[in-house]
Amino acid sequence: MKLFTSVNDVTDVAALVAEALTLKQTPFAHKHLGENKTLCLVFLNPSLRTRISTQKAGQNLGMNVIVLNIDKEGWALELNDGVVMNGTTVEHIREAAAVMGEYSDIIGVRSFPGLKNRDEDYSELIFNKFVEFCKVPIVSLESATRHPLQSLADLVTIEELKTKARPKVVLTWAPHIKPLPQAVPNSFAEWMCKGDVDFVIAQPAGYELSEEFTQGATITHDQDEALKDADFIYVKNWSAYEPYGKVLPGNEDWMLTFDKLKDAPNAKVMHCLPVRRDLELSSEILDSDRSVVIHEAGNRVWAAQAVLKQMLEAL
Ligand code: SN0
Repeated sequence: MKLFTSVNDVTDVAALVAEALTLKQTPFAHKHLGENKTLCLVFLNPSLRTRISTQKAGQNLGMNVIVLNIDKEGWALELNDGVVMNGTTVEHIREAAAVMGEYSDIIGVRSFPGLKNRDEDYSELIFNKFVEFCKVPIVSLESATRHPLQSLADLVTIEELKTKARPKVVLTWAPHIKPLPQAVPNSFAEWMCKGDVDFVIAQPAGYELSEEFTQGATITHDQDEALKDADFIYVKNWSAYEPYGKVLPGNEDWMLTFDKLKDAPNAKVMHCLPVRRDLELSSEILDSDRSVVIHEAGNRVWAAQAVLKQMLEAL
C-alpha cells in the first residue's frame, strides 16, 4: 500500500481487519520490519488518539517516529500557488512537503476542512498537495473528508465484539455547539458499506451526507426506529453538507441517553472521541458498561499498525 486515505485504497478490507486483530495478539512480531525507517507524523490540527496510537504503532514495528505539530511549531505555510509571499506565510507547501519527504520513508498528515468552501474541502486540497510534493507513501491522519484510521479501528472493534454474523450498526447524529467536519461519519459510512453489517444512518432532516459515502446504507430521520435492535450505535455530530458547514437550528433531543436504548438491549455504544459529555452523549451511558469508547480508542494502535505494516512491506 502506497497511499491510505480511504477504504478504496485497501485491496482486502477483511484481511486488513484480521491483520489488525493478529497484531493485537502479537504486537512485536514484526519489530524489525521498520528498522532504520522514519515515520513523520505532521499535524495541522489538534490530536490525542491519532498522534499517540500511530506513534506507538510505528514504534512497535521498529520505526523511528517524528511528530511535527506544524500548526504550532512550524513556519506558517502558504498553500496557494501564484501568490507573492509578502504577508504572514513564510514557507510554501511545495518546499515544506518536499523537504519532509527527504527525511521520511512514510508520512502521516492531518488536515481538517475549513468548512467554508465545499469544493476546496472535498477536493482534498491540502492533503493532495502533500501527496504531490512529498513523494513518499502517505497515510491520512484525518483529512478534510475522511478519517480512515478511525474507521478501520471501528470496523476492527465491531468485528471483535460482535455476537452475531451480521450485526446491525447504527450511525446516529448528535448535537454539538459548533460545526464539525463530515470526515468521521463519511469515512465510517464508507467502511461500513464495505463490511458485513446491516448499516443504518439516523439523522435530522438536512444533515444528509454526500451520497458518495452512503451507497448501500439505510437513511432515516426516525432515531427511535433506527435504534431498535441495534447491536452497535455509533454516535457522532457533523455539520450540514448543504448548506455547507452549517449547524441547523434545533435537534438538541438527538443526544443519546439511556432511555433511548430501551429497544436495543444489547447495543454497544461507540464514539471516536473526543466527546462532549451530556451534549453529544450522556455521561450515564459513557460511564456504563454499554460504552465501548475506550476499547475502541485502544484499537486505534492495531489499525494503524496493520496499515503501516502493509506500507512498509511495499517500500
Ligand atoms: C474532530 C471531528 O472531525 O469531528 C476530530 C474527531 C476525531 N472533532 C472535533 O474537532 C471536536 C471539537 C470540539 O470542539 O468538540
